[in-house]
Amino acid sequence: MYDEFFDLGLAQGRNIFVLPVPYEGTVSYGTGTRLGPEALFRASVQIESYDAELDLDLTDLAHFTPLAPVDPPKGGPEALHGVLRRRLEEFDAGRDFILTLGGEHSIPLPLFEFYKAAHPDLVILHIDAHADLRESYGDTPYSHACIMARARQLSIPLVQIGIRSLCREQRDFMRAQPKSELMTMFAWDLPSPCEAAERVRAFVGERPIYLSFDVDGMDPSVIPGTGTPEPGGIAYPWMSRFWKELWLDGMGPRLVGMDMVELSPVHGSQVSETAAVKLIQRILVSWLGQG
Ligand SMILES: [Mn+2]
Repeated sequence: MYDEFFDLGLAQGRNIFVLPVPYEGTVSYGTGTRLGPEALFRASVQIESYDAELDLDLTDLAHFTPLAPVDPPKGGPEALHGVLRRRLEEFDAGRDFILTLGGEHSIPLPLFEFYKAAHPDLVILHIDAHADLRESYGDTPYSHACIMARARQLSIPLVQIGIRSLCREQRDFMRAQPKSELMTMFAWDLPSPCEAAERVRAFVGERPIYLSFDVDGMDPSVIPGTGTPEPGGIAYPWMSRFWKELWLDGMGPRLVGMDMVELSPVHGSQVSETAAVKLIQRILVSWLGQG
């Protein structure tokens, strides 16, 4: 099941390690994100690796090394984080690109730490419907609803896109952050993809980015398969265009690693995982191919 991600036949281009993390320990509403990684693997071999608009083929630019899936421990996210930290010891954050497939959004904290250690000036680009800036949720500060509060605790600056669901406590937290540390593009106020890309480049500058992509940032009409859907999300053409604009003509920041989380496949439909994996393809093609 976890053997093939896109086409492994061509061993050329940038190596991407693919790490499946079928974990859903703190999900608060719909379940099924533990099935997300498998669905993304399945979808990846079905779609065309050629991006017709950019005239670039992902399999010319990258090859994928699937890693053994993380066997999720029983218990809360701290236990999972311990397992992940040990797995990451065999990788070099200065060199290795890891594509982590969730699972829920509590997963990537060890990835944040891993890349931050090698890149002290790391910035996180965060796509999500939810701000995920709660101090604690469901009796744990490591819940999916707190993941970006933990990133801020690591002193990692954040750019958030698509946010449209948060509590007043999080809004107050946002307002208290220095403008150089947090930039949020709310879903109701999204500029054009071109302007959004310019703003992200202006914020990030020369610093490297880690991308944390919660699929519920997209509109639920695009990706209905997610545990906590929120209407009014990002449209597919907007998101697709944004990645192209971000790295147009070799501009844009270096991407050091990424995750895609919160995919919860809908039984009998492949719409959600297809859209999610096409976005992974678009991101990687735009980043690797436009230089
Ligand atoms: Mn979310």
